Amino acid sequence: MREDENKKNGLNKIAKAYIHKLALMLFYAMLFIACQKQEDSGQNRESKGIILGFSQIGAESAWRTCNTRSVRDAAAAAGIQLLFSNAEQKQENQIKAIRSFIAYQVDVIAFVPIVSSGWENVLEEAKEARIPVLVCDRKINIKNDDLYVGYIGTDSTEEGRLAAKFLLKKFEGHKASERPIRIVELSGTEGSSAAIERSAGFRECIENQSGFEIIYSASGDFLRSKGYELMRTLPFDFTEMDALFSHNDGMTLGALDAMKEKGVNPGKDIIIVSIDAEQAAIDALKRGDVNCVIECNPKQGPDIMNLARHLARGESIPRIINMTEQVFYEWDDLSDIPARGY
Ligand code: GYE
Repeated sequence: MREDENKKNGLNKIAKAYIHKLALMLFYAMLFIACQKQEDSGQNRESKGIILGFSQIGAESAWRTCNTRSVRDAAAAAGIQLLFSNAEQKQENQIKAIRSFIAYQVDVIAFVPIVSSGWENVLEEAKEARIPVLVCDRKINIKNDDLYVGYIGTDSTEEGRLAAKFLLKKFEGHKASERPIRIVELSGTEGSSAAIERSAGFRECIENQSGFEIIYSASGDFLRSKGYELMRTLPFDFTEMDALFSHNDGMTLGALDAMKEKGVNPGKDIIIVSIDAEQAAIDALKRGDVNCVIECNPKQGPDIMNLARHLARGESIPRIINMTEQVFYEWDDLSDIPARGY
């Protein structure tokens, strides 16, 4: 009897200890969630009332669509009121939008300059209105650097260098004595920093290399349709070229369509290097239609909102922030590349 009693009391003690421990864990979990909510609302509270005017170029590529989605989603998550304008590929629409943001007296202006020149006047007006301006994705070329507070985007010059270095490696051992490796370049929007810098970075690495020659270069405006058209109407036969350097995947996909129509085997007959790393280009890389894809990261929304929060509080921000990016080579293990989301 006594033995059973003791056993029962012992079990009761263990049960009580467990229940006590469980209650304590539950309490701390509730406390953490409450703090987390507090912190979130704290973050949102910090952002509450911030109005960000954002002028976007348009929707010319899958990259751009993802860039827009990233900005919109990040503003909503941060509780920042977003005045969003789509310029439909026209600089004058961007200038009008920035003027409307000034009139509305937003806290911060952010914009993706479709081309790098022609911004001085409207940025002077923003400065007079004491509204900080953040340049996103593409760069501007102005004398008076204090007309904007910072830049967040990608290093297009480095992307061009990486494309050239891939071709140098791919054609390693090619005898300069033989005819040169003949390269066609599909460049992006004329006057855009992305196109200017990708071309410059590419030439910096390849022009002084004997055995390589850029035989044709034309702007496809970052559009798939123009990439197709340019490759379909080349002033020479596909057999006259060895490699394609395309400034974005949209134009590359158009070029692939044109090549396949002519019975060309892309990735074999013509070596192809492309920039952006949208899903369709990664799929083409996996199929062997493309040989190298250089990532240009469009998911800049969260960083833009963090910077807007600092600027709205009158705090300084770094002058240049480059997104982290990688390169996908045909010789890599491509099996576990996560879905690109664009
Ligand atoms: O490569 C292209 C988009 O500005 C870096 O613009 C961006 C470029 C990108 O249309 O797909």
